[in-house]
Amino acid sequence: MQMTLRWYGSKYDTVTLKQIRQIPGVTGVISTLYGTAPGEAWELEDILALKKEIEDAGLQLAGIESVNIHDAIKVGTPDRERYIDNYITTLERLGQADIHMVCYNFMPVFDWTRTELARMRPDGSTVLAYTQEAVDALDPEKMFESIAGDTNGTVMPGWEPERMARIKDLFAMYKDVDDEKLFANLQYFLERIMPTCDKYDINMAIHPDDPAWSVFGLPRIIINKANILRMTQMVDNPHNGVTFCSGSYGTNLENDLPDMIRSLKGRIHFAHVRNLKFNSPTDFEESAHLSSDGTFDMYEIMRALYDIGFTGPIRPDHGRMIWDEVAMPGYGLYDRALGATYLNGLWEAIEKQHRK
Ligand code: DNO
Repeated sequence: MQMTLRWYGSKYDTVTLKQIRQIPGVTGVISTLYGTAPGEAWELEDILALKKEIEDAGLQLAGIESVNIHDAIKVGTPDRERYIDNYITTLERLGQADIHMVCYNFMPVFDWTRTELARMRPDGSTVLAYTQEAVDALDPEKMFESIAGDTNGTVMPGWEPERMARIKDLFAMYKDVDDEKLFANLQYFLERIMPTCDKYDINMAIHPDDPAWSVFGLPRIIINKANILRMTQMVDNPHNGVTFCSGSYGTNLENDLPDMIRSLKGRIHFAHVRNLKFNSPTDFEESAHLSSDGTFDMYEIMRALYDIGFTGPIRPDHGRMIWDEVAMPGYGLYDRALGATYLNGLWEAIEKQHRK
C-alpha cells in the first residue's frame, strides 16, 4: 500500500504540501481540481499543473478524489450522453498525465451526511458526528443551513453552496429514481467508460454511501456486501472497483468490515481507513483512529487489506480537530498525521509478523 493524505489544493486547503511531506511514511496525496463542476471536461494543462505542484513538493499525485458524476448520469436523463462524453475526456486526460486511480460516488443529492461538524468530546477535541434522530427531525432543504456555521470558513466537498442552493430542484430530479434505476444508471455509466479505463489502465474506485442507508427517502445503493458485489459483478472488469471506506460502510454495524474487504480481493483500488465510536446504533462520532478510541478493530481491518495483497493508495480519513487547529472539519493536519502514523505502524507490524 501507499500511505497518502487528501489535499484540496493550495487555493482551498489549510494544510500545505510541505507539512504533508514531513509526515513520516506519507509519500503521496490524493487531490482533485476542486474548482471544477461535475460534468465538465478537465483540461490537460490543469491536471499537469496540479501534478507538477505536488511533485515539486516531493510527493506523488497518487489518485483523484473525486471526479464527480453529474446528476444527469445518476438520474439517467437523455442529456447524460454529453456528460458521460465529458467524463471520458477527463479520464483520457488523466491517463495521459499518468494518473491511474479515480474515486467517485453515486449518491443522489447529498454526498456524505453528518448532523454535527464539531461535537465536543471529553478530551476537548471536536469531531464530526451523526444522529439519526436529528436527520429524522430535519427538513432536507435545511440540512446545509443546519451545519453551515461549523465549516470554519471552508467549502466542504459535496456541500458547495451553489449546489445546496439548487436543493429543491435536485430532489425533484430524483423523484422517480429508486434503487433499481440507480443500479441501472450506474451500470450504463460504467459500461460506457470501461473501454477508456482499459486503454489507460485507470482504476475506478466507487466510494460508499455515507451513512450506508437511505437518507431523506433518497435511494442509496453502495451500502453493504451484497450490493457492492452486485456492482462489481454487473460490470465484471478489474478496473471497475471500489474505495473501501471503513468509516462509511462501518456506519451500519451489520457490515462486517474485514469480511467485506476479503470478499473484494482484486477490486479495492483505494482505502479510507478511520474509526467510529458508536454511542447507540443510531448515534456515532468520528473518534481518533486507534482501536481503543472507537468501535472498530483497526488491526483486523489493516490485516484484511494486507491479506488480500492490497497495493493501492490508502489514507487516514476524517480526523478530530485538536491542538486548536482551525481547518475544514475532518481535514485538519494534526489528527490525520497521527492517523497515518498509527496505520503505518499497524502495517509494519503485520508485515513483519508475516515474514516470520
Ligand atoms: C468525505 C469524503 C467523500 C468522498 C466522496 C467520493 O469526507 O469521504 O466526500 O470524497 O464521496 O466521491
